[in-house]
Amino acid sequence: MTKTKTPVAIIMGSQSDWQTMKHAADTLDTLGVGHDSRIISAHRTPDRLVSFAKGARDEGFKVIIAGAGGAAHLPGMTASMTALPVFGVPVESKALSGQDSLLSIVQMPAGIPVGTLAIGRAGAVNAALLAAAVLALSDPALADRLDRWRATQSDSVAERPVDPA
Ligand code: RP5
Repeated sequence: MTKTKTPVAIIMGSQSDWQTMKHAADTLDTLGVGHDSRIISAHRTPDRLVSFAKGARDEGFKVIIAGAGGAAHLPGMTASMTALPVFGVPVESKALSGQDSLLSIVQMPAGIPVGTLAIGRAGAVNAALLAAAVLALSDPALADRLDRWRATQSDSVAERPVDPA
C-alpha cells in the first residue's frame, strides 16, 4: 500500500456532504495540514469502507474526519475497524435537520469511540481544529500555527455590535 504524506483523511457518505465537509478541508488548508477527501458510504459502498478503514493506518493517516447524514453509520463503522482517532460530523439532513445524524453518530456503545462534533459547518470546522490539535502534540510548528489562528480569531471579534448594513 502506498503511504500518504497527508495526515488527515476526510471521508463522507455522499457527494451531497461535500458542501459541509469542505469547511473541514478549508480549515485544514488554512492551518497547513495535509488532507485527502473521499466519498465512502457505509451503506452504498460497504466494501470501500472496509478497505479504507482497515488500511487507513498503513496508508499513513493519523486522524480521520467522517461526515454523514441521516442514518449516519460511517463514523462509527470506521471507528470499529481502526484505532485511529475518528471525529464524526453530523451533516444537516433535510428531513430532520441533522438531529438524526447527530444521534446516529453520538450514541456509540462503550468501547468504540467517535468524537462527535456539532451539526453542520460548525462541526466540520471544529473537527478540523481538533484534528490539528491532535497532530500539534507532536508538531511544534503546527502548534504555533494553531495558536496564531486562535489569536487571529480573537482579534477579529469587535468589542461592540454594529447595526446591519
Ligand atoms: C448519507 O445519506 C450521506 O452521508 C448523506 O448525508 C445522506 C444523503 O445522501 P444522498 O442521497 O444525498 O446521496 O449516507
